[in-house]
Amino acid sequence: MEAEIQKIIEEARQSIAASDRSSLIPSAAKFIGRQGSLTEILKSLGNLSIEERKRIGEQANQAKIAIEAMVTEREQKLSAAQQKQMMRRDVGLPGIPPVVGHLSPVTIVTRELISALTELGFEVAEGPEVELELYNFDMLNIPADHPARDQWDTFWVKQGKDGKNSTLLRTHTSPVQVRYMLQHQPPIRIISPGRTFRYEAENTSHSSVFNQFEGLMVDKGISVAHMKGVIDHFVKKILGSEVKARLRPSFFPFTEPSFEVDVWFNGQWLELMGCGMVHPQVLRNVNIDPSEYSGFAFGVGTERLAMLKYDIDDIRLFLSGDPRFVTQF
Ligand code: FA5
Repeated sequence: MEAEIQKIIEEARQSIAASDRSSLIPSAAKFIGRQGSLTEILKSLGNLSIEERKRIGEQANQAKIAIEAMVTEREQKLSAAQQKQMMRRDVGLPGIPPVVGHLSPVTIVTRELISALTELGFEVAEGPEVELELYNFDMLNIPADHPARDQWDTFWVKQGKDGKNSTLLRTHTSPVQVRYMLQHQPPIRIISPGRTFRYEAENTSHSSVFNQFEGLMVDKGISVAHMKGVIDHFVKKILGSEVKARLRPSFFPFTEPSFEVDVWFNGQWLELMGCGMVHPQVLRNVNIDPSEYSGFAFGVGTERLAMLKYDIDDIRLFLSGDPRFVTQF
């Protein structure tokens, strides 16, 4: 029996040394598992004389401890080798491609507008979203008691002293016209994209936070014909030459005459922008002589343009954050 135990130890040593991680436990089980050869010897100890049982039992137990130690040692060796292998991986190899973002439809349309107008010589000028009441209203011919203030009701940020220096969330991008003209004399050709805010009852075509895209051209001899030509150029460039659009008389305190441009969409006219010839009083407010210069301006609803371009029927989707919407463009 002693020779038998020595043989088991030797076989176990060879078998365990040749095992990988998946075969290690089955290999050891052949000797020390429930029906393993060493376990069988331990089970048969009861048939031996007391003296032999003590001696063989001791040897068999020592053999079991030795085999268990062989398993632990092999396991450690294999796991260290595996870690070493992992460290050797080429970290320069391209991995799983990361999920990349995408542009919002408003950004796409804004960029297209910028491209369509910079090719006509317009430059981008920007203004703040928190605007002075003075620039958002007064300088644009909308004094405190003007009914147009109701139409452009907004979120007030700070009430200034004596009605001066009050700030609000701008209701349109038109105050950028004032800011720019106070700093520059004609010839002027600017465009100004940006976010605007209104205290508004929301529906499929009205949001209380939306984007506008302003345009302003002031020079000698500018007429409605120039305005029509510029608007026609960018509307067709973005919506295609087949687009059905109309120019309709309207009213804005800061333009005279004033118009609205509508585009045929889903069986009805959708208002796309306001426009007109810059009011002489607005020019005087910014120290430009209206007897020498004239100009036109327009303010496009950028979401509205994106709705037309991509056939989107509800403006509220833009701010919904719904990935099924925003990943389509
Ligand atoms: C204006 O805001 C004028 N500042 C436009 C202008 C500029 C006129 C220069 C003349 C000269 P209006 O309130 O109509 O006008 O808004 C202009 C465009 O913004 C609308 O035609 C529409 O396309 C878009 N718009 C207006 N209100 C909303 C709203 N609540 N949600 C989404 N788009 C809107």
